[in-house]
Formats: sequence, C-alpha cells, structure tokens
Amino acid sequence: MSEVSAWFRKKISRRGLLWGGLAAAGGSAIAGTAAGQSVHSGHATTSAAGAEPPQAHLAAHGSMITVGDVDNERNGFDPSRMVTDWETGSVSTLPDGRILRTFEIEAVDKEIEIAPGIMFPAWTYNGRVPGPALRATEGEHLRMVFRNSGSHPHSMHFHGIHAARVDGVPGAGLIDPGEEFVYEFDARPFGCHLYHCHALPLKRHIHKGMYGLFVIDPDPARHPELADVARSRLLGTPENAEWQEFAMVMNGFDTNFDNGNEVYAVNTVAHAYMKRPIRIVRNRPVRIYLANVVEFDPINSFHLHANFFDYFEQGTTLTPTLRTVDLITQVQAQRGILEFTYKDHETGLYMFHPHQSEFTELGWTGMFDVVEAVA
Ligand SMILES: [Cu+2]
Repeated sequence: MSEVSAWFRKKISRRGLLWGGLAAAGGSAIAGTAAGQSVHSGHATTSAAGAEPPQAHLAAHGSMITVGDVDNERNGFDPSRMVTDWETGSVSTLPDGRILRTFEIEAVDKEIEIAPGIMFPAWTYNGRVPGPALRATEGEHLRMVFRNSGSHPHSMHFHGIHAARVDGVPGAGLIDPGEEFVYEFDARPFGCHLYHCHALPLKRHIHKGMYGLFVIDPDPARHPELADVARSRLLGTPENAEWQEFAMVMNGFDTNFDNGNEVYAVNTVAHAYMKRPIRIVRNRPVRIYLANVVEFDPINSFHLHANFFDYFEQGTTLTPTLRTVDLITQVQAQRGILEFTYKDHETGLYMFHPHQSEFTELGWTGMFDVVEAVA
C-alpha cells in the first residue's frame, strides 16, 4: 500500500468510524435515531445518583454522538452501574486483630461491544472493562487471588506499596493460562490507585482491557487532624454516604490494531453518559475517582462544564493539591480525586469531557443531570 493510501485509510478509520463506519457496520447501528430505541430497561442502583433514562434530544442529529445502543446485557456490564459499583471483596479478621480483605479476580478473554455495532476482542478482569473497582481501607491486609482463565500469560500489577515478589511482573506473579497466584500486601498508601496487567508487550496487554481502579480509603484514626475529611472518604460511614461518588476510568480502543485508538470513553462504552446522563442531586457534594489508562496517546484530560473543582493528585492527601480548577490532565496511569458541588447552580445537564476535541467526538463525552431531588 502506498504511503498516501495508508494515510487515507488511517484517516477514514479514525475520523470516519462513528459515521461512515457505523453505516457500513449494519442496519442496527444506524437505525437508532428514534428516541425509543435508546431506552434501556432500568437497573436498580444503591446510589441516589444512579442512571437516568436517556434524554431524547441528546440522541438527535447534531449532538455528535454515536447512534444506536450497545447491548449491555451481552457485555455483562453497564457503564451506568459501573460508576457506583465498588468491589469490596470479603472481609475476615486475622489472629492479630487486623482486617483481612480478600478479592477474587479472574482473567477472561471476552468480545465486548464498545460502541453500537463495534466489537472489540478484549482481555478482561472478571469479564468487564475496566476491571472491578477494588476498594479497601488503609492498614488492612489485602489478599488478591488471581486466576488466569485467559489465553495468554497475565498478571496484576498494583500501584501501591508491596514486596518485589508480588509486583506482578515476570517471575513475580506473571502467570500462564490455567494458573493461580495470590498477591498479598498491606493497603497503603491511601489514595486513588490502579492495577493493570504487566505482561509483555505491555501496551497491548493494557490496551486490551486489563486495568481497573484500586482505591484505598484513609483510616480516620490515623489522621486525627483531618479525621472528618478522612471519614467522608471512608466507604460505609454516614459522612461518606452524603457524597455522590463515581468511579471513572478513561480508556480507549484500537479496533484495527494500527497503534491508534478509534474509540475513546469513560468506562468503555462510547458516549454512554451522553445517552444516559449521570444523575446528581443538586445540593449533595460529588467526588470522582478518576484514572487514565489510554494507550497510544500521551495525554488525556478531564474538563467540567460551568463549574470548578478541587483536585487531589493520586488521592494521597486529605487537602487538595489543586484548588478551583476546571481542567486537569493525566498521562497514562495518572489518577486523582475530583470534588465539586452544583448546589449553587440551576438544575440541568452539565457536560464533562476531555479537552482533546478528537477524543470527545470519538466517544469520550458525558453529562451530569443535576436534579433537585430524587423521588
Ligand atoms: Cu495481560
């Protein structure tokens, strides 16, 4: 293929994917302009800030989003549930009185639908991309039981503090298909971290879907000077229940294996939160655990519309590392906590997206639906 035609093909595949590409992908992908076709059956959620039915006007022409719907049931995961779906594992007490928290994670090959009609041959943790959003408390002892039921060697490499022998690299927890390994370490430091596969080639294993959030809540007893703040971050406390917390992993997919992404998203499904905005109760505070795992592009970002937020870089402090900003950037594996409120705003739809316009058009844009109260 000549250089020019290769260039042209790349342009078509990236720019044209959501429009011309979808038209070619099948009738179902282009037939979803009627509002009714966007309606999913509702899912129960434990959070007051759960998913809303789609806003018909968002799916109309001119809104620059994908047309049609992804089959969440076939995928086995739903972005509207993923934002509040924390995996807390199972808990027991060690002889010395400390908490032992055990997580079970299985690597599985799985074809997933990332945009209407666009399938991607993913490698997953527990059948979902991103993998489960693991959540523990500072000081606990963690046991990660990892089984590889996939077709390739995989591992779990945690961003945290631990011994070399459980680092999830070759010789330290990189395991062959059919094998099992237990990563064991203490939960520290508190913060918004992540885990991912560390098999080679690294960029391929990460980009195939092997990543997830790993959040360690601060233990208020260890932070007496800011115990109230720590308690507000500790899942299960009344102070934490006041907050509307969301798990967001910014990811991308190279659907034609040319080392460039064709689809971008938060939590995998292109434009999922444009079609079903994330509901926020106006006068309750919002906290987002945000990580960037996009491969091939050096940088990603998060911009909040009509508002500003405080940012906690890597979540490892109880006071903000950036105050009153409306945009932050993240390289791969960078992450942090955003805190904000819409209590002084009118109700309505408020957008969030990266400020790389290309990413927004290729799937990474969402809406908060700020409401007065939840019935
Ligand atoms: Cu892997």
